[in-house]
Amino acid sequence: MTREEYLKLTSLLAAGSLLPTHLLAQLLAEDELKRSDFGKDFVWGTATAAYQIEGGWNEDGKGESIWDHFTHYKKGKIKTRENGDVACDFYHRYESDIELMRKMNIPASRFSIAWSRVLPQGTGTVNQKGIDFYHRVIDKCLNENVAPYITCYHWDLPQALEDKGGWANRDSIQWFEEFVDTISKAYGDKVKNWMVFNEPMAFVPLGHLIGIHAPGHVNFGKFYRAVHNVVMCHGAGGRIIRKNVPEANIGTTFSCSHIDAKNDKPANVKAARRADAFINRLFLDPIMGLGYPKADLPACKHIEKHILPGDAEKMAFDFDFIGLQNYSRMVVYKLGLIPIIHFANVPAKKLGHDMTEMGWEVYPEGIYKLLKKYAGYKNMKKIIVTENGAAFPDENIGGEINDTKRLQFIKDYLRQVLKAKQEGVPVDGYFIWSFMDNFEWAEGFRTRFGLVGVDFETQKRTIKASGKWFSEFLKQ
Ligand code: GCO
Repeated sequence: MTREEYLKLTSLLAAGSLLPTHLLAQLLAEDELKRSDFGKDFVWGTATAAYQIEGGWNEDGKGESIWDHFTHYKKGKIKTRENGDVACDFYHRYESDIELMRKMNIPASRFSIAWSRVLPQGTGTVNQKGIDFYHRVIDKCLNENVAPYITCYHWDLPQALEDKGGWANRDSIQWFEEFVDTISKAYGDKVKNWMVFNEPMAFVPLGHLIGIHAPGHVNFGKFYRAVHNVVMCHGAGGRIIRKNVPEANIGTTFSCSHIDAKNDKPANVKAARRADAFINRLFLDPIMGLGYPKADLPACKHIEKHILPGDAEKMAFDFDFIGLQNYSRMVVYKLGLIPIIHFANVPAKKLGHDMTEMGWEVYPEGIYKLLKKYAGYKNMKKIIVTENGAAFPDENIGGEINDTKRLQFIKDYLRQVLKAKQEGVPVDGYFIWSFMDNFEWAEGFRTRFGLVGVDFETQKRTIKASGKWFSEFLKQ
């Protein structure tokens, strides 16, 4: 069967038409991925984040976060000038959304805690209504047999702390310790799976160097200080959860991209090593006990200036798993005028492969190469793919959202995850980004990643073809 025939068949299936049995059988045979191939202990789930889905931005005592502030007072930074004030209204619809997860056979849900909902000023007074909200979410998950996986920090710092210098202020270590202590004591008897951060290599540069994400700084000094403070917070948060939550499974998550040099010119090969150090290793190496990757990224000398006596041994932490988050690949070449990193990317459209709605190259082999790379760290215990997914323009065909490109993306990447696992990589889980369409940061609601479509006017949820496939896959 050709790929076109295959896609046509899946579109017929997704449109709800009954296929002749022999064709359905052939289709399912084509679809050789089986849940059992990954082993019975492999954890499957979907991922979301507080600011992207909850809404209720100032409800029940919640304090302002940097994303509330950024979208309200720097509207122009969001391409659609939208904000997450309501988003998917998960704050009020969490019960039906978690019931939908159960109906879709989703075994685990990764979600984050909005820091300013539980500590409105970031430290000090706890907002009991905020604490109670996440108790209700966790209890609903447990009642629906959906395992809760908590991300402590997914980019929504309380604005009150940003007003005191934010992540660039060394006090952020103590602030973060207080936050993690509060939530791990509150939920530790119900939740065993924890991640301290979501993608420091996204929120630190995007928010302090490039300025397209909250809090919107373009400031080298703040960036360097924030890098080191956030590195220190990984171990600080991990040690607190280890203390407060017996039998906790503690991880953290990193964005990463396989990096290729544009060609084999020595300057470009060296640029690719520099890019790998910046994009993939700046946070991973230190928390794995290797220190900053200064041999390949000379700019690390500006970060090392902020290491204080006693920091070195605290930078590393023995995480039970590392969350690998991959969407695409980067092809780079040396460009000296780019500060700090001195490399640039070949535009995805010049790479000759499909691209997603985010303008990212579809490159499934990249996740295989990254899994092998992560497995190469001698202290790496387990890897969980804590995010993978794709945004494509969803055509709403008579209420059926026939997202064949997203479905194909997920299958192609999953085949690479399986290949790595079969070669001995300790990859033990896969979470799709995202359960439902949500607020995609600087893109607003324009780009949709959900297995479940959201009509933001009516808040109606519609399971897409990809969600139907995942549900059947999980039922096996
Ligand atoms: C990230 C964040 C998510 C994004 C997703 C798509 O990895 O950037 O965890 O919040 O929405 O990755 O960009």
